[in-house]
Amino acid sequence: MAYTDEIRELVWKRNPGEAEFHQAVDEFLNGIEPVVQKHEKEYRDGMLLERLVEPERSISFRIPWVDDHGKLHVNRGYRIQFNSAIGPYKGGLRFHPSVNRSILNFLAFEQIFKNALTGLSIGGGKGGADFDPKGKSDREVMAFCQSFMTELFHYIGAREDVPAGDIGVGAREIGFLYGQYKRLTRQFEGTLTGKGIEWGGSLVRVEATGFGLAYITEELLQYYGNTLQGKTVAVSGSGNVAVHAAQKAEELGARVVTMSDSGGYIYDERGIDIQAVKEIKEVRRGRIREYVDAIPSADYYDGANVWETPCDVALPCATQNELSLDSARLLVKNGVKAVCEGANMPTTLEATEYLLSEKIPFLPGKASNAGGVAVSELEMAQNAMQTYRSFEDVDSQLQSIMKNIFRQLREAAEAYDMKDNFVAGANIAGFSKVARVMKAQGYV
Ligand code: NDP
Ligand code: 2IT
Repeated sequence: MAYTDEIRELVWKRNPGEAEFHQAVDEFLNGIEPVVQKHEKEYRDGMLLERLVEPERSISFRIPWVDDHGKLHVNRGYRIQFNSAIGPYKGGLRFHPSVNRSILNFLAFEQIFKNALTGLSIGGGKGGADFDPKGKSDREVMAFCQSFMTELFHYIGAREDVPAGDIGVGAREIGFLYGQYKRLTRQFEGTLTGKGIEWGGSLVRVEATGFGLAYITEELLQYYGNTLQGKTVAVSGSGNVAVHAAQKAEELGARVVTMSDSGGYIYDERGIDIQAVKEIKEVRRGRIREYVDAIPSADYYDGANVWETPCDVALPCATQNELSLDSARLLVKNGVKAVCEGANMPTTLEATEYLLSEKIPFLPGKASNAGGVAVSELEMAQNAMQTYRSFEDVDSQLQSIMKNIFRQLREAAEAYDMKDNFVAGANIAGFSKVARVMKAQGYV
């Protein structure tokens, strides 16, 4: 049996029913197959893949908290510390009712290779809870965050494991989490990133994932002799990643015509008014349908599929598996010229394979959304040195990091005779680095 098939069997057996984790491992193993063939003996002798697919440490804990009516709730929290070969565990926290071990294993696993691609010293981790912040008061969110951190603080630290935001965890939650961390440890240190600018945060971190996605999309289009200028772009989601991807795409001359949330999508032919979306989502914590109250010429499609919108460039920025094979077919039929993932694994495996077979330029999230974690690492570095860098300085480093990621993808794909397959390129480049380091550090 091929070594990669043995690993599939092992992962399936050891993590039964973890569909998202299986999917992430499956795509990864497909991508690295030629590297494994080349180094099979070395990897087998060191049981490299067996070690790679098993988290170094995985913690789950109880989170009791009291709501505004005095009722007690109990949620489950997690932190998956997947791989620390190249640096302290680094990755976001997700608060969403769907959170479970499978979703966090997939996110933490992909984070290993994403973080390797940034060229910075960060390992892979992820965490979160099955808590739904939607509709909760600030006090309830604070109570939850404090209870969550009362367990989590035992396992994290500025040189050990540095969480940040993800779905449902933004500036408000990071503030509450950090306050409790500081109270418990009596340390003011960079153990969380995405902090406020006045208390150790880095400029550009809020924008970084979305901006980075727009920068690398521009890089991809330029490689094919094109640019974002004048392109029609469809964005899904309306959270942190979506808003800033749309903002930078518009700054680069594109017309962004859609944004969405789990309720439906808006279509604005004149180009989405980003300020209006920020007001609804960030200030009022409202729903995307409220956009048509501010911009009556726009349309809202309740419960509809955003990918039915004709576009040149699709930027899925909401959640995993939001872009199905049927949606990919629609995009191709409508003449899409590139698909670049802002979310983690938003495109199903079948849809990804279909887009690649149609020769649609495609960037996988583990490369194209790496700008967020990259600027998180720049925040860690500033905290370690007690310094602050300017917006322009961090933004220009973010641009060079994204350029460098694209170059690694291109070169890795070419080196293994898979020119322009950036999914394989991302897996090969990220994996090759982690594999070299794991070998150097011995059997741990
Ligand atoms: P936010 O919580 O800010 O926004 C999430 C957006 O996605 C919302 O519009 C939300 O709509 C939508 N969404 C979430 N879950 C679902 C669902 N099950 N079905 C439909 N829509 C959904 O999160 P982020 O913008 O931070 O994260 C978006 C994606 O980007 C995630 O995949 C995340 O892992 C990834 N990512 C985030 C980074 C970051 O720095 N924040 C870095 C790299 C990747 P609704 O409000 O209706 O739920
Ligand atoms: O998926 C991701 O890369 C993130 N949610 C950001 C992680 C981080 O540590 O900034």
